[in-house]
Amino acid sequence: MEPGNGGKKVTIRSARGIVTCPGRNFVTLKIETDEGVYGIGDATLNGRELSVASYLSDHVIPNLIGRDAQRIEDIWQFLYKGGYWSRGVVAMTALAAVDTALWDIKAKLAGMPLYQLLGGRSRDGVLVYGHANGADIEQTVDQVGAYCDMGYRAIRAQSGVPGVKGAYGVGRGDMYYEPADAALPTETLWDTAAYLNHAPKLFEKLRDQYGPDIELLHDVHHRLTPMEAARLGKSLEPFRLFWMEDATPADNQEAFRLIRQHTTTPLAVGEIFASIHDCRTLIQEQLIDYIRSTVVHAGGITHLRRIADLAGLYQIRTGCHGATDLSPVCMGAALHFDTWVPNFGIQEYMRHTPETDEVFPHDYHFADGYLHAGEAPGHGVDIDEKLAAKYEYEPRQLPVARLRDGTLWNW
Ligand code: EZ4
Ligand code: CO
Repeated sequence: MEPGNGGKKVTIRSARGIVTCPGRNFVTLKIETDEGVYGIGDATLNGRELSVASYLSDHVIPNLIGRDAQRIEDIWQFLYKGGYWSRGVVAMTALAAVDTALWDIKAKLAGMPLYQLLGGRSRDGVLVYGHANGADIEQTVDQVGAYCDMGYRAIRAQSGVPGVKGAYGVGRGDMYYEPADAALPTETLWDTAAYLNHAPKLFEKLRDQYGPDIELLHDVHHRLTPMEAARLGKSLEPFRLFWMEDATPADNQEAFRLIRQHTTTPLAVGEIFASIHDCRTLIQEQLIDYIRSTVVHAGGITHLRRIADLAGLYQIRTGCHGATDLSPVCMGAALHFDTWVPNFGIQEYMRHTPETDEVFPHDYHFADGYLHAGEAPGHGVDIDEKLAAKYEYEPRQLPVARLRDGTLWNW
């Protein structure tokens, strides 16, 4: 159809969730209109995929049929306020999928890549960071070198800790590290003292080997208390990290006051946040430097934009979550967001497997350390439903962590 339709209603004719497992599980919402234009949104919640699929098919999709697909804001408000029990991550992931699919449709109707609708290009490319993992420091140092060779300018480094089996972020020797590995959670060990002794050694070695320019990031994955996190931040200061991520759980946002008082290492948090209320104090008190929320778990483009605008008031920049459990659909939408958002910081980019890329044809591409959103109308990512149908859902959950005495810890 021709771009622009004079405000004529574009009716949602059908919608369905598509569950597929091309190497790992993904849930995708497809919304079709009576104009023949369709949109897709990522609805994947790692380890809890079917709850979002059911939330969509049982409770959301019946509310969409017959509505005007162009009324993104009204549909968002309807599902959020109308849902009443709306702020949980399952509800917000479902809402994000609807929102992403509707932005895809609107951009296709307009004949524009999504970033143009959001306000146009703010930068030439989206700086990304890759994941270098190793069983020990030597392996991680080698992996960082491999990412430098691929052209990355920013690299997250994680290393196994001596005597700590299954410490977070240890790879399995390939590019496609995925923690959700079993139908029931794998039990891993955690030892804070051993980790706190080990982590600064990794970054000392990395700076020795690769010099001051490469951007280095590190994910603590919620393992420390606020005071332990303060100590780690301080001990990493000589190695100028781009950020220290998820240093302590942010269930209590005020906990970050203590970390902030003690260290100049930049702080990032928010990959598990579902709404602006999860980060309001963190942002308004300038307790963090980067907000990690992304499209799929924080209510879609519509809500993420509100979070980013609030963050921008406090010079806090975005650093969208981009692990492999976020599908290429989320990545495509996030890249359009990143291309526009004025207070952009960095985008996480773990490569998907070739099987996943085949199920989700997309037009974004990597060059010289940057990802580039494509120019196709919409967010530029599609789903090959025939191929998707070949990969049946496989139950998989994320690991858990226990201290040496058996106490259950944060994973
Ligand atoms: O553990 O996406 O920064 N990235 C991460 C990820 C998360 C997974 C959880 O589903 O912390 O590896
Ligand atoms: Co993380």
